[in-house]
Amino acid sequence: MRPNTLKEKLLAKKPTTCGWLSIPSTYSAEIAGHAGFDTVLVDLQHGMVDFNNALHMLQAISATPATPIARCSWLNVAEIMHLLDAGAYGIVCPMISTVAQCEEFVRACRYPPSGERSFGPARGLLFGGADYYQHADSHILTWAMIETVEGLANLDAILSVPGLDGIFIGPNDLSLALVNKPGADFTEPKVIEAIELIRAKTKAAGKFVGIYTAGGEAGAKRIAQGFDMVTLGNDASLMTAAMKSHIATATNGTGPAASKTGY
Ligand code: 3PY
Ligand code: MG
Repeated sequence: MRPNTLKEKLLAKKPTTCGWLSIPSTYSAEIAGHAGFDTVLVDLQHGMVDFNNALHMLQAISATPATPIARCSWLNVAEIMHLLDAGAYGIVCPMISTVAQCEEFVRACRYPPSGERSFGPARGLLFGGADYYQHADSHILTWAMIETVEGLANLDAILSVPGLDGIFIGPNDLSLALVNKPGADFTEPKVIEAIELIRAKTKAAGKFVGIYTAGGEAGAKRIAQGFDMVTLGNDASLMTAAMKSHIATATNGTGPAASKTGY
């Protein structure tokens, strides 16, 4: 089976970067895959992406050095299995709050007897190779998102689920849940402490830990804190930032003001 180079790098204890796609475009996916990210994620939760878009974006990422992964829209086992069959080498599952939810998530990603994934690997075979079925369980990465008060309270039990590879922190939802502020408020001690607690407990449990960040500077700080995988904003926020910056440079700030909306 084609190796999961993201997993290999994580196992080698090297920090990794994750590109995050919200725009339903094969071209954007291909660009991100060639940009130097270790992995590129197709986001079906908050991205403007449906399964058909995701299939084509995973195909585009497959033609690049980056490992193709996806965030499912919810704990929807049919969608998770379908994304794996479409060639995703990892799933990030949002809003995991209980051990039962985590078990359901992991079971959807593993073939019997470890789990309940239904057989029909489709693009898994094309991308992974003829022996995909024999090795899929040890290559596919399972990331449970901790981003609710309940998930935080149940973290120890969630971390004990066999077959779970890592925890991915959603700081925006976590901040909303803990201090009722939209977006991630990193000035709030409660948010800062919760993120560090999740990181430390996840590492102590021998699992990988990842987090969403706004960009390179924030990502570097998280890597220095010991995170294994960092996102660096998403396609929409990076495109917006680059456009605003270039307009300001070209016009010396005299161009039309950007709309005060969007990322
Ligand atoms: C969050 O920060 O809540 C996320 O889910 C990352 O997009
Ligand atoms: Mg979230």
